[in-house]
Amino acid sequence: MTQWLGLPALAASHGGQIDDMLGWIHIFMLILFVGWGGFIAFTLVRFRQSRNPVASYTGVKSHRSTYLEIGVAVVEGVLLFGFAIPLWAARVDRMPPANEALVVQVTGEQFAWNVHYAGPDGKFGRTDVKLIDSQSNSLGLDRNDPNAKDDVTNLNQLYLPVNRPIILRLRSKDVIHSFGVPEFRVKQDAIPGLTIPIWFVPTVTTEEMRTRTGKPEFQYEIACAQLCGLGHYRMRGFVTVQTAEEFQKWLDEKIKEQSAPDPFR
Ligand SMILES: [Cu+2]
Repeated sequence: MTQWLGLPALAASHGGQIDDMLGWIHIFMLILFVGWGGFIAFTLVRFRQSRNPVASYTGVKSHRSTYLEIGVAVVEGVLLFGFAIPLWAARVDRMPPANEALVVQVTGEQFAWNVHYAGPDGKFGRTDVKLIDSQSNSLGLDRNDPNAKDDVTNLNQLYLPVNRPIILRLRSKDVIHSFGVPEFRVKQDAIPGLTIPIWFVPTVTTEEMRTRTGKPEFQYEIACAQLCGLGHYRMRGFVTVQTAEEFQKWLDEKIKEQSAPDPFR
């Protein structure tokens, strides 16, 4: 129904609602634009000087414009209370239970996205500023913490299983960044000092999207949507959506790789 908006392909379960809302707002704004534009043109002709050499001190007596204004306010009210607020409530207040979802911590920094999985124990390991090493441990994960043993970290590559609720906990190490993936219809600022959760259910794997769009190189791209410094333009990450089996395989391999004892220690 919202094809005419030319939005990026949709790949999240809640996206239809967002697109519908965008569609209705565009239609309403078009009506307002034509209405107001027409009204200005009408007044220019109707109240031209040659026809009205003397100003009228009583002005318009008809209440038609008032009724029109009320009509506009009513439509705006319906958009706000009927569409926007319920959608906001569903997106922000009603998080899926953490045990049904995959929880991933995503930390923005100048100029990269750090991805952190809790591993099979479901517990994120302790992180410490003192352990941060920009080459080998950009999150400062304490591998001596038992909760951190099975944790997986990754840079700029977010792997997700399809058709499962995903909760991303957005954080930032330095300035305000913004996590945006247009196909998932999500965009949320990551703010230093805060952990902000967002959630969505990806519905199309990267593989499937490549077939659908006919682009063999297609990638879901995380765009930093806040101007965050000189390297902002290169702050891009990628999301790979896989089947549940593929994702589990990837995660298991990563766990094996990262929990192996460091030979240089
Ligand atoms: Cu950024």
